Amino acid sequence: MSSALLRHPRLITLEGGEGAGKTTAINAARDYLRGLGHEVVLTREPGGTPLAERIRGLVLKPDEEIAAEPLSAEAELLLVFAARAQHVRRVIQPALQRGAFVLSDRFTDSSYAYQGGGRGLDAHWIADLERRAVGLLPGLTLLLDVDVAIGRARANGRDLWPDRIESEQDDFFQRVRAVFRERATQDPQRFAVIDASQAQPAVAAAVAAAVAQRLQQGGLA
Ligand code: Z5A
Repeated sequence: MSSALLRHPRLITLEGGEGAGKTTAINAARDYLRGLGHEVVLTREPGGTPLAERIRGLVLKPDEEIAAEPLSAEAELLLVFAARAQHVRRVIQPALQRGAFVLSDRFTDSSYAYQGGGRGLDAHWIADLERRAVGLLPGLTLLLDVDVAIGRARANGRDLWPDRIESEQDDFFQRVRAVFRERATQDPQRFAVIDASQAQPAVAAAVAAAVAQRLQQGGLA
């Protein structure tokens, strides 16, 4: 793949911290687009293909055999990009080529936020991987922005065992949030920031409205 970044109007990504409510949001965007008669492919990162889902397991829920071996930040970054390279080629590009909308629960912005902001890795390295291994920019990124404490309280309320990244401290998630917000400020054409502290129906309505507005502007054609 060349090292250029191509913005694809039908690739829509959802981003945000833990407990931001991406599930509600992705369903709202899916229902809105399907209601207009579009084919919509729902997918997620890390993951989206059998191999990429296996990588997700290594990064988030390592089994007993490897859990004792600390995963370096660099290896974590390369693993999420290995999963993404596979996901783009096996799922995202074929769907876009046949004219479908692709809704991805997380994409490259998460690497800037978690591995860049959270782990402190160099954003230039991430940008280089993005150009060489991904080559695609979303036409619309819905950033579900919520106070870290609120998001974490929601996530903890689910009664699930926290994964490797969820076990990080609040300052890690504050850095993650800061990078997401900074990226949204730098690229207002691509990002729509949704106030995710609202109740779920209000978040769903704001998501559908953001997608509708982008469609009306011709930004997703
Ligand atoms: N990661 C990475 O490090 N680098 C990368 O490049 C990529 C990912 C792509 C997995 O992502 C992890 O991978 C993630 C970043 C890392 N780690 N963390 N943290 P994930 O998206 O699968 O995991 P997550 O962010 O932890 O998901 P989450 O906590 O499930 O967040 P969510 O999907 O936004 O939340 P939700 O499931 O929709 O809602 C969570 C709970 O809150 C649930 O009980 C809801 O009923 C409740 N909720 C949701 N919205 C509301 C509102 N508005 N009011 C009240 N309650 C609500």
